[in-house]
Amino acid sequence: MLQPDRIIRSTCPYCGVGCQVDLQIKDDHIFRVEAPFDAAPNFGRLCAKGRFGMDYTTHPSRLRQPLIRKDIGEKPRKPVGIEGFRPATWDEALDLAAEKLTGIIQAHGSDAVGTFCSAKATNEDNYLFQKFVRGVLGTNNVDHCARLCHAASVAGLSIALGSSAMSNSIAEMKDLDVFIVTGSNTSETHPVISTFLRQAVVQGGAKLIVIDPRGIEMTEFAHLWLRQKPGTDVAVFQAMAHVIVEENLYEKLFIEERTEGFETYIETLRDYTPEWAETISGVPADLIRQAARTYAEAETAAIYWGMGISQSVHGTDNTLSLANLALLTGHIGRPGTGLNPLRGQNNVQGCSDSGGLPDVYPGYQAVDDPEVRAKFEKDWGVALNPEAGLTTMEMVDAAESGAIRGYYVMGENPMMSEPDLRHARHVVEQLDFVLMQDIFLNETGEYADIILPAASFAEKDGTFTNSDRRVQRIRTALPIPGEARPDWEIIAELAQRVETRLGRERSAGFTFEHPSEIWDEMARLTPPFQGIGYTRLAREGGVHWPCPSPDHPGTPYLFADTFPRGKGQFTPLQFRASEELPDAQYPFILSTGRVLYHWHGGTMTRRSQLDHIYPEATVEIHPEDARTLGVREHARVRVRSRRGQIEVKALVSERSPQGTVFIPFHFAEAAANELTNDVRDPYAKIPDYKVSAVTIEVI
Ligand SMILES: Nc1nc2c(c(=O)[nH]1)N[C@H]1C(S)=C(S)[C@@H](COP(=O)(O)OP(=O)(O)OC[C@H]3O[C@@H](n4cnc5c(=O)[nH]c(N)nc54)[C@H](O)[C@@H]3O)O[C@H]1N2
Ligand SMILES: Nc1nc2c(c(=O)[nH]1)N[C@H]1C(S)=C(S)[C@@H](COP(=O)(O)OP(=O)(O)OC[C@H]3O[C@@H](n4cnc5c(=O)[nH]c(N)nc54)[C@H](O)[C@@H]3O)O[C@H]1N2
Ligand code: SF4
Ligand SMILES: [Mo]
Repeated sequence: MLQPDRIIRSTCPYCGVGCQVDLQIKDDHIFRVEAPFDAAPNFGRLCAKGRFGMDYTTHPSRLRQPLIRKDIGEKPRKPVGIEGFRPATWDEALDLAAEKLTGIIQAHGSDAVGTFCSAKATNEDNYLFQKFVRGVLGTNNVDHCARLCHAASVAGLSIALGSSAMSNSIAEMKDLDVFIVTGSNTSETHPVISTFLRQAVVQGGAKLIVIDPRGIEMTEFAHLWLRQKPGTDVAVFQAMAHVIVEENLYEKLFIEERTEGFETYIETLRDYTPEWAETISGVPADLIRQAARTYAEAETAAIYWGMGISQSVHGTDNTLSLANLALLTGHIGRPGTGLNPLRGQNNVQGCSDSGGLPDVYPGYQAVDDPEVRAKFEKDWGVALNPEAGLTTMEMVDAAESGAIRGYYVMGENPMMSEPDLRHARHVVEQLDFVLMQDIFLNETGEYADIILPAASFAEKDGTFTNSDRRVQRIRTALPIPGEARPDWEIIAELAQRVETRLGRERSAGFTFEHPSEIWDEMARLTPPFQGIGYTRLAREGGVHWPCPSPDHPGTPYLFADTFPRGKGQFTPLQFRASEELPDAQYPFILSTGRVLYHWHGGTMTRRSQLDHIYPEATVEIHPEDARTLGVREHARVRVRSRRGQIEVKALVSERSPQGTVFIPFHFAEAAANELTNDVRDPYAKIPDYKVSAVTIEVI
């Protein structure tokens, strides 16, 4: 067997499970990945991406030098490949980037810059990014992919509880009696969590209730499967609440002590009978009753959910309907019980925690709170903008109207991940300046003026925070390709150059020798992190925040005594239909999402051996629909919406319900987001990626 030159403990760079990995390195390549059996959260388990998907790090197309667009300044900008750029020195690229950013600020004001930080990068990278944006550029226009992801979960949980993180740790799953999993294709998107869940069911005897329109793998071992029509969740969950109240299954003591708004809320439930919900959702009333009883009567139960709940024009209502159920039954605040939005990206929890959001500094401290602001102003030595910035989709609107003139994008690919790409591209074409920082030239990079080459997770030190709030280390395992540099170093260099150009007398502070110093600065300013540092992480492997002091053990489950807002809040809800429903012209519902082997825009996984396993774009069609359309298995079909069209291979399968087709959004040559609609949830501003209308024809 090939022997490694070295073995480095790190954290998987893909999903929010945050599996611990031992990278085995030979000749500066990751040639084998193993998982330590004694380390949380995965205890020796890995999925296909963790095992086989790390080879992107040494792909020949990694960016090795800063690049400057040859036709810089020409408008409208057009997408160009690598041949449209020329290599530059770091000094030239950084100076030009600083000059362009300063130019925009001086001509149009700080809020004319829009920035996107990265749930792929470390906490330290993101802390420094938002410090640069707020403290130097002078705007709070900083956001990241969480806006396209769990924004509605965050909005709903903030209303109900005052906090938005997952309530439980993965380790608590084994002790649960009942799981509700809804809108989460867990076995493909959080595969290692799904193995613990499956074990709790098949070995531990727990009951699993899956509430999902699609026949995902989880339904195979579910006790109950409620197959609702897409976009009808509020009807189903309100009807479950109706049953729990009608049958007196609610937890009176808990409601009295820990919640408010109960009386008003139950008044509004009267008409939401299971029979009514059946007419809306197609789920048999009897199944709704069974699900309500199973959940309410459990000793310990928890709700886990994903994008099927969040990515909806009613995403906030969907989340609130889940929170109402947990508050009714008291299934929250004890070990195992709670409300768990499964976080997607490896460090999406951490990117938000580190202040990568337009309205809060690190640790969710509000930018419009004068006391908080004063604390950061004092520490950073600069005056800070008191107004919350724009969210991702609002920045797109502002770019369209001309209020935003330039983008700085670190480790995101909006030209694949935003809805209605034709529109998104049109907006980017009009910008005065686009600065990209990535490990590859992705579809957004093709629009950039300057591209700064970043180190990948395998070439730098830092921390990621996984879905259950566990802060864990990544460690340098490979040499950095060419002249690429870690994100935090690039940001620090750029920040100092912008400060000089803006004529700042003193620096907000961007001189760090090592990411641990950045962590220490963030922790000093962020009470829930104060007990966590690199020395402790080396000893313990990972620590769950909140962890306010070095002798604090960390917090695996939340809300034991109280909710951040005090009492849990019941919210009356009304069912409303989706925005773009099928009609004669566009007769199918399009649902988009993921497959096991690929990651989002495919930038990483399509440069990995994983691409050999799932090499092309597909559309999943129900056999009845395929018959009516004359579509055979593996036929090529054209899928069209009001906004665009793509050509894909048909997979005929009963996984998708009749009338709904499913397309993964990983393939640039057939990007699902050409078809999607940018209608949004009014509170969370998240687009509806799960319901739009399309038509299909055989090619
Ligand atoms: N392999 C892989 N894993 C990933 C990712 C990846 O790109 N690839 N991305 C990561 C990220 S960032 C995220 S956010 C997570 C997402 O993880 P998931 O949320 O599990 O991913 P999706 O594929 O979007 O699946 C959403 C589920 O919602 C269901 N659904 C569709 N419409 C509705 C509806 O109206 N109501 C309900 N209740 N359900 C509905 C779908 O049938 C599907 O089962 O995955 C993470 N993990
Ligand atoms: N149709 C449809 N669209 C969707 C969704 C959907 O379900 N359906 N889901 C939405 C969701 S939940 C999400 S989270 C978004 C994700 O959307 P994005 O975040 O835009 O997608 P990614 O492809 O993950 O982009 C990550 C980028 O980071 C780069 N990268 C990796 N490591 C590093 C690093 O260390 N440093 C730097 N600087 N860059 C790095 C990668 O090369 C890649 O270009 O997509 C959203 N879009
Ligand atoms: S479950 Fe997630 S974190 Fe674990 S190996 Fe798979 S992609 Fe990586
Ligand atoms: Mo996500």
